[in-house]
Amino acid sequence: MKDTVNVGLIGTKFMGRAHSNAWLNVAKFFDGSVPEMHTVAGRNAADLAEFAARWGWANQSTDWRAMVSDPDIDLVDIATPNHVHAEQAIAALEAGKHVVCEKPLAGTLADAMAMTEAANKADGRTFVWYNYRRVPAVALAHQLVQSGTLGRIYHVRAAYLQSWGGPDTPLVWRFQADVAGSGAHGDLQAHIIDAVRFVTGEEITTVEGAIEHTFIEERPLLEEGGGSEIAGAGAGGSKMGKSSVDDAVLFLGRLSGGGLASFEATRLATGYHNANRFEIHGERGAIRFDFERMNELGFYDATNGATAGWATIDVTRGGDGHPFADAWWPDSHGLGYEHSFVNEAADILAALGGGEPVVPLPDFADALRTQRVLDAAIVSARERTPITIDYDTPGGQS
Ligand code: SOE
Repeated sequence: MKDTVNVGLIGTKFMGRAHSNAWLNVAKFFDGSVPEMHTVAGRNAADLAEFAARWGWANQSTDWRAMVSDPDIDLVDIATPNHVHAEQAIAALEAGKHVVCEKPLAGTLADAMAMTEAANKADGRTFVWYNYRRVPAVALAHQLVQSGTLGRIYHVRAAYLQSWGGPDTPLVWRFQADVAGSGAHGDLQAHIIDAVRFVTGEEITTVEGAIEHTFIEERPLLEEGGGSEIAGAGAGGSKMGKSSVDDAVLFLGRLSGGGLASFEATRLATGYHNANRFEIHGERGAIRFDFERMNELGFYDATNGATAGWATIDVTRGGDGHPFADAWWPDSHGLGYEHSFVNEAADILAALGGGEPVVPLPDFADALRTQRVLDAAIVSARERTPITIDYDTPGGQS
């Protein structure tokens, strides 16, 4: 009889759907502990009933606090806006639960530090949905770099380019600083900072040059109850509200291995819709990845001399040891965005079952390091000064 893990989910929007799909499908493709979709918590009882029925949640609750205290719940999955991550995660940890939280860890460094402090005192394990680590091409990049294939890292160039943030996009929570913490920065930059740390195994030690910018200062207010968290649905009202977050942040920094890094996150990169991309240049080779071609990894082997050239690896071959590929389909059948969440659910269940994940899972302490970089970039941009991050001192910057 397989072990089971009773999951309680908080949140029923975009990430609530992505996580529900992961818990619903993971045991069909991966062996190991089986998640029981025990309870989904949300604010609106009618919406909850429809969501629970659609996704197979056995119970529903409009009281997330009661759910996280339910003795039957083993793992609390937080898929809510950034400003409530801390209270929900801390309550779940204090109730003795394991917790997996959406990214970024929190909207603010203070919240992220409080969550990590609670995790350090708790018995429960913690995880964060930095799902792009489990796109097979990114996981392979991690394995290649960690095995020394590129040698010393000279340059990292990372960008996360979306374009849904135009003037017609309403003032959803992602444009409200008191809810989101920041705009494209915490939403998108968090992913590429995590990816660079994950693939290189290095830390960003300084931020030296940063720009924070809001192109669109006023946005249409959502009609009552209308609109989704991202798309422009529900817009059209004549009333306008002030955006209080960045539409784009760019910054430069140094890596702990001595290399240089550049980061760019924007919701106004016309022409790109979800181009989460990085390039890494080392002494013996280079890699490049773009999520808009997510099953491919570019690789340049500088040791090949006359035959050196960019190869495009189709990262779908289980027989060649490509990460996660053997759980899915035959060679070159390809995966999608949702599979990165199923892969992460599988690794979380493996870890909870005492096994090893396919690639390292970020816990709260790891995600706090990404949050430290997010915060340093904003401080550097606003104070127009370079920042050195002191990871040994909580919140340490100089
Ligand atoms: C919106 O920018 C968003 O949904 C992010 O919040 C997700 O983390 C990313 O995977 C897709 O875009």
